[in-house]
Amino acid sequence: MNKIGIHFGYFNRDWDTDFIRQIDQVKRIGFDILEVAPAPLMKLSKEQREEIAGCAKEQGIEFTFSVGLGKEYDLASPDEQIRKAGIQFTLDTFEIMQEMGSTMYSGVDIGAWNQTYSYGVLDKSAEWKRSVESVKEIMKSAEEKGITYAVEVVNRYESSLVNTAEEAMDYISRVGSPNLKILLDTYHMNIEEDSFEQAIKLVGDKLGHFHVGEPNRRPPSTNGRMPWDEITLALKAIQYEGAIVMEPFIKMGGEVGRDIKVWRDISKGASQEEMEGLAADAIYMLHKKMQQ
Ligand SMILES: [Mn+2]
Repeated sequence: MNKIGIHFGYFNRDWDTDFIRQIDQVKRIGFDILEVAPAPLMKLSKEQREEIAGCAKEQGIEFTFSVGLGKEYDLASPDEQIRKAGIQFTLDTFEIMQEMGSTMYSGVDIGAWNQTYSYGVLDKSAEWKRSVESVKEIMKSAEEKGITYAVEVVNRYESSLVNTAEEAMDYISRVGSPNLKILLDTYHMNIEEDSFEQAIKLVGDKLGHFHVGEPNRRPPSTNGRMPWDEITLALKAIQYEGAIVMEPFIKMGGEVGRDIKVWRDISKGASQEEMEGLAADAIYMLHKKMQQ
């Protein structure tokens, strides 16, 4: 059965959080995975990270990592120093992942998040070339450490590099590493793909990680607007055994609301308890559809 996870930002106003409390919370709701970002963990000491990892192990919670590279770490930047800083940031993240027993690195990780160099330009081959070279260098370390590096296919407003499954297949073939996989996300697919089914089937065994959410980033729901039957049938058709991680963001305010661009209370005033209930319902729905 696919493991189900949730991005830690769902429950938080800001990116810094009490990870130990969060592990207890997601365990109680019924998750297998807590998806975390490297930046808040980098601020902690090695001892603190080890304590978090120990607590997760005790509870049977796994970590997957998701990043949105800052502009200062843009692996596709024309500035060599910035590319080098991005490579170093990624390698530092791998170290933290090892401390925490995680092997899944994903997100907007081949260039800066919310950077669109090619906007208005017809040729993005130069950005691709720089990004591919940076990722090739990183993959040596990923392979040594047994880390899977999943490239997230995101919508046009968040990156200009890879917006469709087809582009992602081309991109990973240019890097050519067995540890380089693809992350598809229903929220982005809803904007850019012609077909959920065809995109998932095109990626096939290169699918390393999968994000789910409704078009407005509410938790997956039978009352939502995503074709969950089509999506889960396609995942089963390709025999996807990886994680399914939801990334709902429904509260305004704080760093999370600002960075994710939540400009209204999408939760309709949901309490923390009701937020947990929505997440639990989403787990139930995904389990049920994946087992049908
Ligand atoms: Mn995503």
